[in-house]
Amino acid sequence: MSVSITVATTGPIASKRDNPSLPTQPDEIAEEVHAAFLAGASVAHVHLRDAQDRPTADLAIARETMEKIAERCPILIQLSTGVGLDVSFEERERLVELRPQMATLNPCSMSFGAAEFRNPPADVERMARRMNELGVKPELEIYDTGHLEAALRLRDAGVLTSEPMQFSIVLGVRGGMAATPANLITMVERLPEDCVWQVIAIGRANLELTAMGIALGGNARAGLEDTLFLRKGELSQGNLPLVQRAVDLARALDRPIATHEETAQALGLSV
Ligand code: KMH
Ligand code: ZN
Repeated sequence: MSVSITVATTGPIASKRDNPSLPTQPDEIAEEVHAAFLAGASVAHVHLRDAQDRPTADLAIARETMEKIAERCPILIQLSTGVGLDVSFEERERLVELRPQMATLNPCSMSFGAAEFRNPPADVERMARRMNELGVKPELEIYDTGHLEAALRLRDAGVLTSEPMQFSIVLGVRGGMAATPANLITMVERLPEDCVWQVIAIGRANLELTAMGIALGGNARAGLEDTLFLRKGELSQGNLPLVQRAVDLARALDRPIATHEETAQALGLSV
């Protein structure tokens, strides 16, 4: 079965001081996404930054970024509604009004490093219902076993109706599960039948756990949102080397790379 690769170019935390090649402005993000698409990525996970490079849910910036990506390539766009830890839920949820093909849905609140990632149950439910109305497919970001249970409760209550369900197992955020093989296996064993899933491995274990996710039959995510480094002490020069590494891992494990049409079909989306 083929592997769908998501490029996560920017994220909410890092700055150009951490890695000067981090794309933050719409043109920079669109260029990096295009290069990733040519290398095999079929989904772009998109965070937005303002002119000062701060995380933002500004609709004009989101629209411009989506347009610039679409001008360059037909990659599937997944807007982050996580946005950034200092941005209100009300601002974050407005992004789905732009009707990207997909958007993230973080089902639970949690500690996130030294800060807090606020996803109150009533707000999450409201955003999930609105995503259904607009036909925006949720990508459920699961940082702990209880987050999976919360997502399944929303499905059982008829709030999450999009099939197949799409999960990201996030490992390595301080406040969520540690990035260990045992935690990944526990989560994979608990996933519902017939879902689509990938690993998001934050930080040092990015390579090992991305490889493990592919070996276990999952999809893969790559990019500077998840790690700024190719290996200890070596900053990645942009997103492309990380995407290329995920492509190489999949090929080494005899799993072909999904085109954007194949990824859309697997997710029940039209292209
Ligand atoms: N960097 C992720 C672990 C989202 O995009 O919805 C958190 C995040 C969530 O950025
Ligand atoms: Zn994100």
